[in-house]
Amino acid sequence: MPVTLNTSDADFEARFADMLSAKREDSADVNDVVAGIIADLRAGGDRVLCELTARFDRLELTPERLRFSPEEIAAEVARVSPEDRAALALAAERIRAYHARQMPEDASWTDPDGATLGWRWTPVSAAGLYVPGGQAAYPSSVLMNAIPARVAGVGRLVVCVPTPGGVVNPLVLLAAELAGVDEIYRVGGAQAIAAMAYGTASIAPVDKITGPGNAYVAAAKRQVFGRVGIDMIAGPSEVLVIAEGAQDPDWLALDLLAQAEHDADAQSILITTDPALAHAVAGAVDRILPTLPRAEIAGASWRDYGTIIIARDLDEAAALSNRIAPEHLELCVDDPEALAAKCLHAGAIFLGAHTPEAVGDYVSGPNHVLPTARSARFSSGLSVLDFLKRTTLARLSPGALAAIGPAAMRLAASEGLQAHGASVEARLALLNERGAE
Ligand code: HSO
Ligand code: ZN
Repeated sequence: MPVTLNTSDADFEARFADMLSAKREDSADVNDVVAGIIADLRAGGDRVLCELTARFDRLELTPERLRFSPEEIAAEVARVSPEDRAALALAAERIRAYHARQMPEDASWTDPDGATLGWRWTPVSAAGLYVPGGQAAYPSSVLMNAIPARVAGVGRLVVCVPTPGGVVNPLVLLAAELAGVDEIYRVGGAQAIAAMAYGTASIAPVDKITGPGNAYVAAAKRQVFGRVGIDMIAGPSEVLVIAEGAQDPDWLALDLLAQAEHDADAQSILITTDPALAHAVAGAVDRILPTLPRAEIAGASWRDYGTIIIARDLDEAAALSNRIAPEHLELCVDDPEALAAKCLHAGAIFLGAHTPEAVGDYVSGPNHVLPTARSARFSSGLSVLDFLKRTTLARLSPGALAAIGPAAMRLAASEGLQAHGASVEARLALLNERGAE
């Protein structure tokens, strides 16, 4: 049974606070092991990559076989059904169209002092995308990571995916192809992250690494950060559904279960103003849950972290949502726009009863790599901006230097930085001489 809370109960605050602070993931401390793998990889390059792939993935490789050949990719991709291909192509197109609109503009203007100022966006030169093996190898996540990089104009796009026993998901390769990935390597784990960060004879280093992974991959990403950029470190997925009166309890139950089936550590929360609806949804979850192939995972998530909250009104629901700062927020209410305006901290908002979160996982267009564990308070989902850098630009006319240079000299003197001040003064001196001529 999930926890049911009522905001009118005297102990609500305490229990809500407990829920907010509950840690859903016991991140194993694998830092030492990962540091060892990274050091070995840096010393031994491809040889170490092949040794670790033999040990962890039971796959004997030579350096020449680390990379999928075009023929191998074509053979795997040919196994995808036309229906699956069409669905993935539709997803890719919609994700591309959405992200194309995120491209920011360069800017340039001349201010009243005569300084021409601005900024310019340029893509990172090379990006690496990690794709986990096994159950979590989601082709949709390949699209969500690779397409924004391509839209940003990243020059070289690399994928690393473990292939235990040599087996790869053909849809992962097709997604990489549709997204325009340049190189795919059959390596995984911390060693793949290290290879992309430091490079080996076969894998040229990249500048930014994104993509989900297990505790070893997450630790490796943290350890190579600084050498390369990384995206966020994602925690277990979560959804908050806010619903009022006339909603179909089965729809809401399925939305809660869609999140729960990801991971036993996932969290599904329902906030409703209607106790009868709360009761009906709880019943629908209990009825539907045993019919799911992933009933064990979804059941554990719902039992341990599932929560139903009865709120007085939608304003109160919005206030609670802002404290939860959910990764996914579904608004199944009559006026979802009005409610969305009050929900200020959420990774992605799904408005109205006909926008189940699952469409956002695949085909609506926005990214499904989103801030978890309340980090939507201060961060955003993956976007084109994650693959761009902003360079600032300034060009001063002689008049502009004359106007604002003296203040720089003054500040340089106050910081005790003589050469700073002198570099301005030398120019101003020349300008004064010329002015006097
Ligand atoms: N809901 C997950 C993404 C996903 N769902 C991939 C299905 N496949 C995290 O946003
Ligand atoms: Zn999902």
